[in-house]
Amino acid sequence: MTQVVVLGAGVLGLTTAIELKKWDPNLQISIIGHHLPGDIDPSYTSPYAGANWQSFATFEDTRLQKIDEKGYKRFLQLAKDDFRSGIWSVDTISYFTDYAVSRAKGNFRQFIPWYRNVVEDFKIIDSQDIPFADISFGTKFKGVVISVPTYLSFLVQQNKELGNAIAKIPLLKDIEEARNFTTTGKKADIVINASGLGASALKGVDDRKINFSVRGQVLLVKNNIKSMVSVDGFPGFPNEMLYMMPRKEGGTIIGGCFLAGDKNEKEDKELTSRLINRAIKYAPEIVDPEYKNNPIEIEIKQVNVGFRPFREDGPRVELDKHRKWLIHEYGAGAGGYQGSYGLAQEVVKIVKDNLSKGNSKL
Ligand SMILES: Cc1cc2nc3c(=O)[nH]c(=O)nc-3n(C[C@H](O)[C@H](O)[C@H](O)COP(=O)(O)OP(=O)(O)OC[C@H]3O[C@@H](n4cnc5c(N)ncnc54)[C@H](O)[C@@H]3O)c2cc1C
Ligand SMILES: *[C@@H]1O[C@H](CO)[C@@H](O)[C@H](O)[C@H]1NC(C)=O
Ligand SMILES: *[C@@H]1O[C@H](CO)[C@@H](O)[C@H](O)[C@H]1NC(C)=O
Ligand SMILES: *[C@@H]1O[C@H](CO)[C@@H](O)[C@H](O)[C@H]1NC(C)=O
Ligand SMILES: CC(=O)N[C@H]1CO[C@H](CO)[C@@H](O)[C@@H]1O
Repeated sequence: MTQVVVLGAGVLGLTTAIELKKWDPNLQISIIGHHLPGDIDPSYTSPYAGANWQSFATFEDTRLQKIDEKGYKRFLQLAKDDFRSGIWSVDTISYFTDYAVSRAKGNFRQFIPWYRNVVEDFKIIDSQDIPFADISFGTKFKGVVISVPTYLSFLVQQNKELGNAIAKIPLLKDIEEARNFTTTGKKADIVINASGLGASALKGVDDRKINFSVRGQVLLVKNNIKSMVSVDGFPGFPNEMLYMMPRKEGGTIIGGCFLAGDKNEKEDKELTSRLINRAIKYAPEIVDPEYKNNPIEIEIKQVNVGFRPFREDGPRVELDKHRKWLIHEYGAGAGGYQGSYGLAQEVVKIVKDNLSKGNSKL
């Protein structure tokens, strides 16, 4: 039987193990990670995400568009069909301030995303329906919010139901070591390198593209809001935007910032207070006791500082040039959840194509 080891128990590794096993139930799969769902560590990005679907693909990047489109359909379906997933469907509203519009020289078209014809119920909001004086453009569509802790446990659960093994392991120094972590003790035929930020520290890396981490800071608050809202364009804060995501079980995620190369693991308290002021301004129901019994002030339950595993040119999914048994899957950046399903399908395709090139054993 073909032995597969997936290095990494983040959203990419967990999703890929599920998709591989569904594709071929004869694969013997073990997922290994220095951190597993439930653990919290700055080097393990997945638990820190918001998370929602709002593709970052550009108009030119048709590869990422296809990847993200698969995720949209998958997550909408999970929201409808599987309450265990921690996903629900909520309107996603994007606002652009006068400042953002002036920076774009009045060209609203650049705020209309590539996915307008892919998502359900996309519309440009009529300007008389925008309730904020400093917002001059807005869009809306049917989106999804993923409650990350619930979703990660759901992925673990699905892996167990399918018969995939999951193990916590010491930090590996060399990707070769991963081959030893099969359930049978035989060397793995296939290793998937889904190690997120960990990738850059691993020996055997053969990637000239620049990888870098982008710091994010999100608040989990007790208060509730009606829909997802994001606001772009705060003068003086080019690396910040506001995004708010109401979670299915109650509470709201408030973010955020995009600080490339910033390694600070501590909370930036001034950013926290800017986020709170912006949240109250653009979702006033957040402190209205008439709305879902909200507290009259924002009650912070948790401040999370996380690091998005970026890679120049976007996510890498490919067969290693020198080691036939190795497939890379990393560099998901700010879109690891929305891209997870499509990226996992790319891995399945690589295994399939490799098989059709004449490996009888697989
Ligand atoms: C604040 C914030 C908000 C975000 N919001 C969103 C959002 O709304 N939507 C969205 O789609 N994405 C969002 N993201 C991005 C998303 O979280 C990441 O893209 C995703 O989590 C990356 O997952 P991963 O599986 O590649 O890596 P990780 O989750 O980091 O997993 C890496 C795994 O590899 C293991 N590992 C690494 N190196 C080694 C080693 N040497 N030995 C052993 N084990 C190792 C780790 O222990 C871990 O198990 C957000 C991120 C942040 C920080
Ligand atoms: C894998 O296990 C074998 C046998 O136990 C050992 O000889 C070898 O050094 C291990 N390889 C790595 C890379 O850890
Ligand atoms: C595995 O992926 C990481 C990124 O997650 C990368 O830095 C590393 O170079 C890869 N390992 C190998 C052996 O290529
Ligand atoms: C690809 O096929 C070769 C044999 O042709 C096999 O040894 C290898 O394990 C396969 N690799 C992957 C990643 O499927
Ligand atoms: C795989 C890869 O390119 N890794 C690099 C990521 O970036 C760090 C430093 O920025 C390099 O040390 C790694 O070699």
